[in-house]
Amino acid sequence: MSLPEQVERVAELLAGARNVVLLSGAGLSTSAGIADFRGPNGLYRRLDIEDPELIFDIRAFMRDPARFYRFHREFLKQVESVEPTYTHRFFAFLERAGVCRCVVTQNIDSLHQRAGSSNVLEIHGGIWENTCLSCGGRTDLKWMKEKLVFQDVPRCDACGGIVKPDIVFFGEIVKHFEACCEVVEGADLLFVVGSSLTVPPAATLPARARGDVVVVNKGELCEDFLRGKRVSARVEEDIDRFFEALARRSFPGEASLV
Ligand code: CNA
Repeated sequence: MSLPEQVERVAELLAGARNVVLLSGAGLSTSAGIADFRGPNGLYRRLDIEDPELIFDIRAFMRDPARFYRFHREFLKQVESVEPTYTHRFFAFLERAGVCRCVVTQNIDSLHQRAGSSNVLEIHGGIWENTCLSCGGRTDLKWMKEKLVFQDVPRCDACGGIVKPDIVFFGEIVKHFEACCEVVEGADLLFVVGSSLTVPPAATLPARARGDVVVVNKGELCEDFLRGKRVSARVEEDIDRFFEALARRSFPGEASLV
């Protein structure tokens, strides 16, 4: 199918939808300048970065937290320096229009919230808060940034324990899973955007959808969790290019304001 045909197909689904949900992955933020894991310029293909599997592995973190913090210090600077993409803004617009009920994101870059989405479930947690692994003391993002200026590994002010941001690492339990299942099951249209669908249990969510499922992703996509699932449209296009075209088709007066 050509791009205009795909846009037409998805526009028809969107026109009939009252309860849209987005499941987003790292591919949605690549055009903002934040590398994904498995895309062509993803962290897994870069040689200048220490093994990304280990950076976000909880056992590796416990052995050597400095490895994670070398990455995290740069990640926080990068997140501050980039802007939400057209597609982040499009889904915030759909929320304001009363069409998008919820964004379930695997991302930890906070770009959905900065674009204006308020109903966001961060299934892999976020950078907003931190927990001391010894005493459970809680701190915020500002505290983390200040500590990272002087410390290789931020230590708890109260007990000196190692502090970890509330990002879900490989080997940890995801957040809000029941709520994520509920919104996905209740959606009449689920967009799955910029995810290779390789990381369960987030990757198992599309199979729970009872309504239409539209997958927008270019590049690596694991079909295992979609097996036996009817996908209403599968768009292998650049994400912003597709959603700009969809916005022009579905909301001609608003597309440039998104
Ligand atoms: P992933 O496995 O890296 O997959 C991303 C997918 O998006 C790949 O198939 C890419 O080919 C595709 N893609 C990238 N850019 C585009 C584009 N412009 N147009 C179309 N397709 C594109 O990422 P997932 O989210 O599936 O993996 C889950 C991990 C990655 C989660 O735990 C995230 O926390 C983690 N992650 C998040 C960020 C972030 O917050 N921005 C960055 C890197 C990794």
